[in-house]
Amino acid sequence: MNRWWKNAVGYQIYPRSFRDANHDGIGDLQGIIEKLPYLKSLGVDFIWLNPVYASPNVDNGYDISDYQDIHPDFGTMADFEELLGKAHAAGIKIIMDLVVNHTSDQHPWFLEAKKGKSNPYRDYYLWADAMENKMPNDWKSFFGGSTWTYDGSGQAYFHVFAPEQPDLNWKNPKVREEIYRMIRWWLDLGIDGFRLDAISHIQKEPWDFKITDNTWAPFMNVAGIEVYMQELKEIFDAYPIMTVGEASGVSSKKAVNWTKEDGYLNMIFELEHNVREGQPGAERLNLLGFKKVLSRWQKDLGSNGWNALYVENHDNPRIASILGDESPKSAKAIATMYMLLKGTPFIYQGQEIGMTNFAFQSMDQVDAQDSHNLYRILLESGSSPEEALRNVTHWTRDHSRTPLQWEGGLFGGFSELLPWMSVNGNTAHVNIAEQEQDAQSVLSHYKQLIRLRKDQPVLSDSTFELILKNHPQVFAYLRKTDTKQMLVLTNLSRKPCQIDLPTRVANKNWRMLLTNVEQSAVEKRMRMQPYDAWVFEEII
Ligand code: TEU
Ligand code: CA
Repeated sequence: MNRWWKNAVGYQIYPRSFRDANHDGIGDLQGIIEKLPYLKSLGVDFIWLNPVYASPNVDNGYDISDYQDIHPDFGTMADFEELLGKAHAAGIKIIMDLVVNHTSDQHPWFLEAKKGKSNPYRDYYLWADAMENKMPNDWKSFFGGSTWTYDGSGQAYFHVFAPEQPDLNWKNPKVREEIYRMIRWWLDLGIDGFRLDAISHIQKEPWDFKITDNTWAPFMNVAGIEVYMQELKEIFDAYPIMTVGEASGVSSKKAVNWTKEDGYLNMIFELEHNVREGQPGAERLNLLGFKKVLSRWQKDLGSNGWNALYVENHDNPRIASILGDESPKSAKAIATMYMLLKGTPFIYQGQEIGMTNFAFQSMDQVDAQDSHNLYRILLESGSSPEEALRNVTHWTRDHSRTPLQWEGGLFGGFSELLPWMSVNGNTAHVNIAEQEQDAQSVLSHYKQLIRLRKDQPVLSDSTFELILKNHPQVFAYLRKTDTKQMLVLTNLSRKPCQIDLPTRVANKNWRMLLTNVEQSAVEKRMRMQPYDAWVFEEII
């Protein structure tokens, strides 16, 4: 099997905010086509497109009403085929989002299902007897509120996200057949793979399951899911594609089964290093915890599984504002730290220029459903509007959804019309056009890292070894084969520090390959300034 993705670097496009070619304020497929030369110059091998399917947009495309059509905001099926053809001609592959845990409540299947208990589509979704104010159980949805919505029929339907996103009933073989037919349709069209949205939630515990510590345990990688994953795998295996699952709740130990040579998928996104503040597990957000989680995944997947590497996506704030101090130097240090780990790196649009969080002033500027729900819940529980706004916008997904900053001018070169989401004011000095001209820019640093991954096979097939494990500021590791090794040292804090390298590391002869500061040599004891990042290779 051709495992091309092992040496590939991916780029995630949030189409709504990437580039607006027809100037209606919303990014579109022609915008992506227009910018293929940019993606080529960056050096990425594939793009993952967030959903571009027909959708009422309650959850920006993650509520699909027709799996085999393109949302008119983004263009047409002909535009999609043009994009696919042109991307392939440029040597760039295309991965689509596959959202099959749920559909939109406007999907024809659900419109039928709602008609009554005896409708043939009823069983495409999950229903249980309920009353207006008595739900089948007290499970909570990811977006706030109950997982159940009563619909007047003496029953409620189940949804792990918004009420407008009813969960499909995977136990029903007819549902699976329909989904598999749709998957083959896209693969036969020539796309290069899928990112499987929320895939670890497709199996649910029985409705009387009692929740103890983890609110989401009833639909996180529940036993029985293996059957569906195996069926999916058998479809995927017939194509030379790559698959990456968004698989929260799959532990690093279990992830081997998911991502080994003969696993369900080629790789999965783990969500552990990315836990939102205020949610269980968020204590991992300090650097020591972050290191611990990432290196456990490196170790547990070892040489049997495979990691998908990322520090940003469309569901989280900008990493330069979370782990960095918003300086270009910190953006480069973070890039250096994660791009050289073992796995396939993904870059989220704008990350490559060090885009930062948006300074939200009011809830009107916020689009995301889950943020509005949280705001309402906070107000109901007694927070003042100011407090609630601060709390919500501290971690809203919308930080990553502001338009990509192409230029310094009006609307950041994203569009000529007022965009659907405000452009960050710092586009005046954080933008692609300027960074393309500057050899020291964050963008140039990303290009170097991508090139490094191509030039150094040691970065794909070698082991990972964390060093300076208990250092609270420094993320440092070795990548090793029998004949070659590389040393990555990054200070991911706002303070200078000292490091004492193990003698077996300090004793070797090292040559610097890449840095965000000036050259320096490896010594046993070294000073690191805030966000210094150094990559060395051993000279043998
Ligand atoms: O996100 C899913 C998601 O974040 C949950 O599956 C996650 O497991 C949970 O929050 C645990 O912390 C995906 C998309 O990325 C997101 O944009 C969509 O809103 C969501 O699915 C629904 O389709
Ligand atoms: Ca447009």
